[in-house]
Amino acid sequence: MFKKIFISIVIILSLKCNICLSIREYSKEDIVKLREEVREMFQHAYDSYLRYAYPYDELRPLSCDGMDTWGSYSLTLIDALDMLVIMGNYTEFNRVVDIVLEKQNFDMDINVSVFETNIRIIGGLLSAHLLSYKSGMKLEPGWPCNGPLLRLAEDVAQRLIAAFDTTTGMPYGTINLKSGVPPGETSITCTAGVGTYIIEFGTLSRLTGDPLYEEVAYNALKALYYHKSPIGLVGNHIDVMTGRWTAQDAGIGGGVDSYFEYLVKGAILLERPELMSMFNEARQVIDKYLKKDDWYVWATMLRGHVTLPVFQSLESYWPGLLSLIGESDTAMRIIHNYHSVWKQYGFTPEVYNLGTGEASSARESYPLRPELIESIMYLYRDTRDPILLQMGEDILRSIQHSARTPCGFATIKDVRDHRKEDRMESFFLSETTKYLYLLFDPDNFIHNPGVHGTVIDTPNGECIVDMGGYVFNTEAHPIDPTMLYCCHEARQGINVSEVHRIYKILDEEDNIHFMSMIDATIPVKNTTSYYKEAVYYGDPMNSAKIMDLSKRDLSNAQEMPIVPIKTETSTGYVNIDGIEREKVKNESLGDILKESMSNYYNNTSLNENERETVAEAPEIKATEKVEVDDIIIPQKFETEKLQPPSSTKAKEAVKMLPKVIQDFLNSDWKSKPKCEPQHMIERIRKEKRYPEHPDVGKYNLLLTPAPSFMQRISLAGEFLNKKQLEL
Ligand code: DMJ
Repeated sequence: MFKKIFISIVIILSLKCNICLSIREYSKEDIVKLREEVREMFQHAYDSYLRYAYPYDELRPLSCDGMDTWGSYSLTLIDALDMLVIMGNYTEFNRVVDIVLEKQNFDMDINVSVFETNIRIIGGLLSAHLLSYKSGMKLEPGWPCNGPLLRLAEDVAQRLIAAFDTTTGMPYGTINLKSGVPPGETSITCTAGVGTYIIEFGTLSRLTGDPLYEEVAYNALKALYYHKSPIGLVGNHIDVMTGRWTAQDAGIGGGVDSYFEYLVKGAILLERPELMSMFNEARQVIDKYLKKDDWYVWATMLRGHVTLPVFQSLESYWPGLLSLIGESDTAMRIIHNYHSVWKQYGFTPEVYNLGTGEASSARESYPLRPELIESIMYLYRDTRDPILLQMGEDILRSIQHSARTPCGFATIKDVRDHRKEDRMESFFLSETTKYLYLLFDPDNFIHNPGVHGTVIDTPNGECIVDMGGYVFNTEAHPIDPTMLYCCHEARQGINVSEVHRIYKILDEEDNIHFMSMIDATIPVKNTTSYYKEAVYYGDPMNSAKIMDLSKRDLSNAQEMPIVPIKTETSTGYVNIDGIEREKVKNESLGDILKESMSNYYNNTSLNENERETVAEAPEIKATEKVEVDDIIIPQKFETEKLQPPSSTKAKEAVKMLPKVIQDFLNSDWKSKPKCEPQHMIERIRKEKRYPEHPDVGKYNLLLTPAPSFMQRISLAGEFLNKKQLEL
């Protein structure tokens, strides 16, 4: 009897507790308080970095000093720049931008990760460039299509571009900033390392008018799409010279994650519906083979057999991504699962075993990652469900309680006992604190749903910028799509009658979505127009004007002449290498043979039958996995097939090869051409190695000076297609 009563009390209490959880409300003051707490957190970490670590890449929060990690380029400072603007700290932003412009020189003889340098350095510089007008900084004529931060970002991109000079067009993972691909560099790159460039490179191309970057990044994405398995999954690592998958685990987490992210965000930012179609196709097979009860597991890319039933902390970006394509209901279910792991430990471990319900051994750390709070922020924007504020507060509390040190915030070495480790990755400042801050700052300019903007003069005429619809790169650097429009579409000439037609459709059909997104605090004056009012922030630049967008009348607009877009580069390239690419010292015949065979193999296009054979080849089974940071790499294979031949065997083998290959092997290796970006792009265009996706041009893309609408529309899960436009 007593036992029964006790159980009933427990049940009632736990039900009550659940109800409390779901109905907990946050007043405006509560939210402001939380935002200010995050501001202080950022400030503590940022000040500590400057005091103890700069100019090193990262702060060591236990030793109170600094160290170089991903390069030697003051990574944390560049990664943190745009957060200063987001928090309105313009004085500090201007001060440190001057320092970066004066001191930063990327002409360094260091080997760096192409992926990390792109997302953190190029992404950070581009975002700072695009936000710089908000700080009152003196702008160069021609901004945003010109400017010192943009030039610096382009300088770095030019140093990375040689990595894409491979037979498949997929990039090497490492590059020397001074001399290009390091001799002897492995040709194996992880999937995310291949498919995470279209946002930064697309932005560079659209701002500068040089198509090189976007085409190269797009080609790499097409390469991944082309090499997907017959059931449509992609693996974890691929050989960029042969196109063979060397790690065949398919999943949505480490080593793959931002490939999917960039398909969605690239489609939105650059208005390329074929990227969204590629994502939708991938999504279908992900749901079919990897999704188990609102968790995602790892499986073989060839047959979809489950290999690892785990949840990785890195996977937590997925619900946020789903919310961007209008699937917040599914996303909410998934985030509840992920949050339950956070509640279990106070953090999410790098890997969590779904079978045992425990952190996987040797993968139980939490390096201050942002993915969970990132998804929470996106979902809150879409649903306004207060439970998400509470989840955000849980994260804030854990970090403050267990990761804070007198000089920064430390990685949690083990989520089970909250021991600390002496590292604070730069993404803590660029992402984790930013998503927390934006969750608790509903009126931030980043959240503008297209109701106000600023008019600026550009070389291409007047443009409306800062209308929201910001697209974050995978390191949380926001890109203003309107600026891309100003430097790209506006250069082509705006088809005004088309814009007018789109406004009409939006007015008539989409008002409900739109209204639900407007924050109650934003005054809405004219309810019949999408352009409610223009708000002018400060006096950032002389050419900016207040514009009352509601007065925009396009009814009698004439078609403007379309000025053709520039397709050739105007900058003229200098060699990235500067010097002749060094011949690999002591290169064994086996290595030469292996490389030349790869080249031969890849320069010969496979017919369909051959592709089938490749795809049906016996699966390579990893017998031991060594997990390095975010990436899962099979270290040993059961098969001997991938072993290079001994040099004697190789010599004998050479004699048996067709003459064309023997000639190739005997050719003068010193004359191997260095990477000429212009040649590379011409080759990509000429070879047309990968077919275009059938959905290229399927939709009539929005020709509007407010591409933030694009994001709003995609939030509702739809692109405007031709049919709608023909209404
Ligand atoms: C960041 O550098 C980026 O978010 C990347 O896409 C994944 N890893 C870290 C954060 O966890």
